[in-house]
Amino acid sequence: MSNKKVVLITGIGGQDGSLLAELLLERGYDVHGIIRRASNFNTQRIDHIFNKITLHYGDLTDMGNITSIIANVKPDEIYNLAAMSHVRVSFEMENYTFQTNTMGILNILQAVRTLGLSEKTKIYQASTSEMYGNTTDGSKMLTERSEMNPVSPYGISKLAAHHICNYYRDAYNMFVVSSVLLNHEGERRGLTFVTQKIAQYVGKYSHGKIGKPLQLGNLNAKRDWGYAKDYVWGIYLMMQYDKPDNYLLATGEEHSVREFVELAFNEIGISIEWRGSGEDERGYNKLTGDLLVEVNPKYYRPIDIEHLIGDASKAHKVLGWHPKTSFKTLVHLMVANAITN
Ligand code: NAP
Ligand code: F7E
Repeated sequence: MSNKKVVLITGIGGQDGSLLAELLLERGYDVHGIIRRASNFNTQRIDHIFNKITLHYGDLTDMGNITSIIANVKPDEIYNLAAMSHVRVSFEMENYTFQTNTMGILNILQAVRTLGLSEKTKIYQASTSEMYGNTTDGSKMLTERSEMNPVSPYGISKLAAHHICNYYRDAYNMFVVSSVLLNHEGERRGLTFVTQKIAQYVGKYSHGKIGKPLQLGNLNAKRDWGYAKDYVWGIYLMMQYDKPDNYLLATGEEHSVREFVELAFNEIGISIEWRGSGEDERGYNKLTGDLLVEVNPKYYRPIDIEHLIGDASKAHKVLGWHPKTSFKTLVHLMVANAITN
């Protein structure tokens, strides 16, 4: 019998899941993952490791399916990275968001417990800074203990999941880690998140593919943007620590969407000049006067969070985790990737 550790990753086809699969393969794990059946291929992010991992068709909302996968795989570690992860879309798909993000982790926890795997299987849950809501004006850093008042279906569904994880750890003495992740991005970020949307636009623009100006929503929103690879390393460290606990991962810096746009265009030698305000704000090429960015209210949310910035002191101290990638490098990596791919 192999003495490799066995891991099951939900959301293995997503940004973080694909990065974690690579990391765990490098560390000698037998890697299993859950993907959804789709009418077309949805494994682009894991095609390069396809022959080294075992994939199972599944959906977090299907309790029978999740239970039977866990019963067959009997994992030493489960990383629950699957989610309906788009905040704006969660306002349009409320029930589905709760089914996946809240009931999904409950299905996993119940399955592990009823299958008698509570002592064997460690469980990781990806929680989020969206759980805080508008509790800070940016002058205060968020920590694991900050007040949480989520303002989106996504944030509320994740906060309920976070409480469920705390309850399973306390009531059943299970190894359950639920960590608050601030925004983390990278080359594999989904195309509809703002950083990738900007990077892809700049990449196309650099090749002369000049269509209509980049359409964005709230330019003032500030986020604590880190690099996904750094965060996946932090997630791994939490699961190797001798006792389960919750940790927040963040860079400790916040930047606005507007700043991201400026830095991204700087990567191709363009300086942006902003004119107007609110819905009428526009970004122009400072040198040529060409219109490059427009505000489109279609991308506004019923409620947005204006500031998110976190203090990862606990993760620094206990896990020795530090983000290695600066904001400027993150923008550089994403734009460079968009230009070449
Ligand atoms: P992502 O790229 O959107 O990946 C999510 C994955 O979940 C996709 O592979 C998706 O499959 C899968 N999925 C969605 N619904 C599912 C369901 N009902 N059953 C099974 N699989 C399902 O997300 P990510 O950025 O890697 O984030 C990973 C986790 O961290 C998520 O839980 C997210 O909420 C959380 N998080 C992310 C951030 C961030 O900034 N990235 C910050 C805080 C927390 P398809 O490909 O088929 O859609
Ligand atoms: O928006 C503003 C938008 O969709 C960031 C997920 O990974 O991180 C992510 O959620 C900000 C918001 O990420 C556009 O209003 C402006 O203020 O890139 P985003 P998010 O909502 O912060 C958290 C931590 C997660 O947990 C989530 O899973 O940018 N914004 N204009 C825009 N956002 C989008 N998507 N598109 C725009 O055109």
